[in-house]
Amino acid sequence: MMKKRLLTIGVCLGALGFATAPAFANDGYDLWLAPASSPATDIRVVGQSQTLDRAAGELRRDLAAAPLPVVLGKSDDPAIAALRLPTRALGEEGYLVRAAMLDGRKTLIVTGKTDRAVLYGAFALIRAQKTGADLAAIDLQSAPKIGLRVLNHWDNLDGSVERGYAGQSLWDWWTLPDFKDPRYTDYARANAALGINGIVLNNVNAKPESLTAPYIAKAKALAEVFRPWGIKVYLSARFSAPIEVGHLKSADPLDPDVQAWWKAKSDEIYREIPDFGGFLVKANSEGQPGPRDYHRSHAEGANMLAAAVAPHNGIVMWRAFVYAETDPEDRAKQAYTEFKPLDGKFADNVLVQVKNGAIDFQPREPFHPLFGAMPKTPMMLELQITKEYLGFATHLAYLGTMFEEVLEADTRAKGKGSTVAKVVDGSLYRHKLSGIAGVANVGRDRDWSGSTFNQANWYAFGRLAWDPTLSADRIAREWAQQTFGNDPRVVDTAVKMMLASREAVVDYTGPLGLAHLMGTGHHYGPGPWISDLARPEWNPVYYHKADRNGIGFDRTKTGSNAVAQYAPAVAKMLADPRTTPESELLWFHHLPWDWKMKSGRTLWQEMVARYDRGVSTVAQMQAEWQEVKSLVDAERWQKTASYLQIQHNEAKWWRDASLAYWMSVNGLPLPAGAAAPEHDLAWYKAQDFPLAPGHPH
Ligand code: BDP
Repeated sequence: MMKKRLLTIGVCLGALGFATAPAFANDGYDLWLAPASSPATDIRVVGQSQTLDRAAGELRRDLAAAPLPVVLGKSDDPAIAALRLPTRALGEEGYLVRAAMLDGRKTLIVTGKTDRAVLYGAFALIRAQKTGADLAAIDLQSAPKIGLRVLNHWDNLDGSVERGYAGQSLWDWWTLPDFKDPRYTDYARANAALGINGIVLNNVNAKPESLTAPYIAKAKALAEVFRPWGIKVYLSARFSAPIEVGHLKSADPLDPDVQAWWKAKSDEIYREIPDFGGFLVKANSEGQPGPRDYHRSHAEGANMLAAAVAPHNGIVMWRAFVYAETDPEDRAKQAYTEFKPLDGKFADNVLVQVKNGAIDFQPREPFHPLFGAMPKTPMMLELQITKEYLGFATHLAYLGTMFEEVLEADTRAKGKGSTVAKVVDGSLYRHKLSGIAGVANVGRDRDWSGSTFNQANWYAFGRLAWDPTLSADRIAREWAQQTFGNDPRVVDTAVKMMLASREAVVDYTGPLGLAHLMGTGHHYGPGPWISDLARPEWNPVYYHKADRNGIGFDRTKTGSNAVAQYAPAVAKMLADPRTTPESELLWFHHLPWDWKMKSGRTLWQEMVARYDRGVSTVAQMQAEWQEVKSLVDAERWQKTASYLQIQHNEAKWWRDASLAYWMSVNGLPLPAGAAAPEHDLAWYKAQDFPLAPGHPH
């Protein structure tokens, strides 16, 4: 439960007529599930299940006194079926919430085909009320467009979280399965409220121990907590586990002993966790083992695991995030080159999981060319909610706009309107399986995600997973209403800040399509000068290719020709710098510093203007947040204000360090009016952060 402290001083001042801060400190624990101060009481369940009980419990806690009694139940319950509500199109998970006459009384009915659907309906009703809907006139109907809505935890068995900036892992592996921390339940509630229905418990850089009996027992304990909330657990599987855990000589997917080992292992897991979801696999990427070690394809590797879980209706999520340290090809091309020829070769219960862009979760990347390019393969979209490259937990960067950008991107694979969203929801190529994954930003921090505004990214992922056509703007608004209450001054300000925030990060870290300019290993802060790492594609200089004459990665015919991996209409647009969106210009083109931009400025002048815009947007956010000081509880207001100050300092650092470096390369002066960097380049290069968080050891 949320820790509430009465600030008596505020009350006293209030009595004297001074403007006061709201009377309660709020530590953010409740997320979007703040309990109602006088909750509704007339809530009745028809039918019986743990999930229906949970749904009723949520309404009794979070729904404020309602004008009508509420009845919850499955659509085939005789009491509800008699009402003949239009529930047929709702599928397994869709809900309907509307008023009907039941036993002679006007009653709000919350229903759906399964008890999970009813649970989602209950949360939808609460959300509607908190965002200002009139319950007497309510009529909600919604079914998820994407089947598998999954969070990927990059949590390690020792309690650390790879790229985690919100404290230690939520899972206390050491005390599981005996102790089931109540936080596990609160975590499940928060996810169920969004419709998230799967959790991968462990890091994609997986330890083989997660597949041993003691750890299966721990996963089982979590599965038992999550089950009533409609959430299945999945595990990341280490491909070489048959060797490390099974003591076999090989992990070759075509070796019958290896296949038998995975079958027996899957049977063992399903004996303990009958609704186990399946495996997530990172293979032959960044040092992880995989089928290529045995000269087998990714499809052969995935299909072996798929065969092991198929008898139990399990699935395999096989990641396409592969790039070989030995391959001299443009890193942005490698996943497509490897996977495209495998289209049609994967088993029915395999999804290929593809990051939004072809490199690695940068603040902006063009959509991954694999989307739309593998019509016979269900393609899962992987988004990163934790902000590895967008300022960790401290920077305010609302990712709803970034997620929306990739979902709306038009692959043109089957003509206009072939959006990434339609590839991912399975509608473009009519796949039964569909899925979306988000790398979680959750840890043991009291506010779960390291800051109040980071919670919005978890929220936005969940809402877009349910319906990828929702707008980032609408999601920001409804999140702010549930998080801060309905005062339009606070909501409008929060939304305004959120909508500007991601572009600001792009501006101050790498505008106009620049990417991968960060410090080594921990990925904290600027390092565009880094050029001495063993492999070319580890170095920022590989990505920007700046020299005296120009900057940018030529991915056209005269360069790596990565543009040819896109559908012809997109490839044609990207082949010419004049038709390439300026936001992606230097991703695809190497251009002279005096290239004329649409604004009339030279490329160099435009870059400087963007860096400056990024820093000033953060200053603007600080000013806006200041305006609502008296309207937001002191605890969340102050933490946000302090973090904005950190962000401002770091935005300025990114700008200054980057400009100092670019000037050392291009020899150009700063445009008139632009401030000189605070320090010289040597100073920026000398900064060292061996203890930055989230760094895998
Ligand atoms: C990169 C992270 C690394 C992950 C990798 C992945 O830096 O820690 O293991 O992605 O997605 O962004 O596998």
